[in-house]
Amino acid sequence: MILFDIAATEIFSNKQALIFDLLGETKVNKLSEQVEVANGGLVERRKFLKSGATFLSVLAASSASSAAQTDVFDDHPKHMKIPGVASELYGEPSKYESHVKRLPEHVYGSSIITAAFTPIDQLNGIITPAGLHFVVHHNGIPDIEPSDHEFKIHGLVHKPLKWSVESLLNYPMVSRVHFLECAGNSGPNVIADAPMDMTCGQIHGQISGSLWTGVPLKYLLDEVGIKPNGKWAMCEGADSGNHVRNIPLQKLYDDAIIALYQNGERIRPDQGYPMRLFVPGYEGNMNVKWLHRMEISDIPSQSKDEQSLYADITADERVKQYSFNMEVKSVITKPSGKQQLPMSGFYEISGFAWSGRGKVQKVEVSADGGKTWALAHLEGPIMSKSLTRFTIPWRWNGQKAIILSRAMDEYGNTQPTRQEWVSRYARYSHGHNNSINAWLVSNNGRVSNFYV
Ligand SMILES: Nc1nc2c(c(=O)[nH]1)N[C@H]1C(S)=C(S)[C@@H](COP(=O)(O)O)O[C@H]1N2
Ligand SMILES: [Mo]
Repeated sequence: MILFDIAATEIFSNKQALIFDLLGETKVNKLSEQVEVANGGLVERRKFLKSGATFLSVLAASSASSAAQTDVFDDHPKHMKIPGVASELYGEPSKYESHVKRLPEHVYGSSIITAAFTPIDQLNGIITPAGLHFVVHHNGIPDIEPSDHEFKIHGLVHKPLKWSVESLLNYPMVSRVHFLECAGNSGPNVIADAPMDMTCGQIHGQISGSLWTGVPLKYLLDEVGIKPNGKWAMCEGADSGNHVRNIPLQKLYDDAIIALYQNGERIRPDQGYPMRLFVPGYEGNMNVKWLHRMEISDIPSQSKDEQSLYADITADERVKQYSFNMEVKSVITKPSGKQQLPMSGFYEISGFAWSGRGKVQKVEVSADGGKTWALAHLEGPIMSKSLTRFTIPWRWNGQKAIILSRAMDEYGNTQPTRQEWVSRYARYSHGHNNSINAWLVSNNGRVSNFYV
């Protein structure tokens, strides 16, 4: 096991940079010439791993020789000498992680809409813990006793029906990993003329990933029997925000579910307890929380929010009636806004990509402001309409660098540049911003939001 870093040995003194393996064996890393460092320091992951080079490690020994001589087996920390405490019956994260919290909204500044974002720069993988799932609710979180809640389908159906929560829990269910993204996610980066100095979560944290489990809607639609002219479903939540969205029936037949569980447990009040509509890949607001009613109709009912909040305005001041799908997008979560790189050397650039239309096909990363691009490694399994983690090793040479990511989905859809995106929409329209995101790494290692 080699535990040291190439660049650090080049730049810093041996004492600071050498890192030791557990046997105390020191090896001076001579591999730098063998690693092909191109594209502003980006290295293909496979070549990087084969080279034996490693990332900067916090284990960097401050006093190299004494560390090498310590017998690691005598070194028992105090918690190995006393019994530990009993487990909680419902566990919490470590108290040392208590700073990892949802981020209060910065964008809306309104008392009506409450939003809190996921600190995506503090997490890893593709699943968001339920307690950190972003939230948007227009009039608070209702307190719903499951025995008080019913779901009904009526309108253009042969047999209107209603279900209790308990009865739905007895239906066959499916489980799928999907992202959920608010249409307003990343809005700050198109609203603000100059990049705001915020963390990745504060700008892009209206996205989360979960394992959603529930009843496919097609079972229930088949039970009520849709009349031939039934084409749309007006879906209403049981909160006092009167949140209503009209959804084409075809989507509800395709892959929509009534979600009852999230990441294995019953969905939480913030996410729609006791049940929510989940329409994979569609904009967040169509995933009606606290779902209690669907009215089947021949035409959409033009609900209040659909006419104002959720309509994108194009550059020529026309209103796009619907933008159901969240388009292909990616964001680098590490390194990202307000983080600090301690020293030059190898880092893993990491982030996630997603597409509301299907699977992520590839992600490319640039470390030179978009002049050259290198293919990132995609961490499998790659699932449809799900977050997909990407990584790529990068040697930061201590100079100013601009890092970007761009994704392509399985249908060949790509992300526009920020300028392209902004030119398509009216100045105040900020929904569905899927443009390429960039971070500036200054020569002091400070990372900040940046427009290319
Ligand atoms: N009933 C109801 N459903 C709702 C909302 C709401 O206010 N009421 N907010 C919507 C919006 S704008 C979004 S982005 C998603 C957010 O889901 P989450 O809070 O589980 O992340 O829920 C949607 N469903
Ligand atoms: Mo939203």
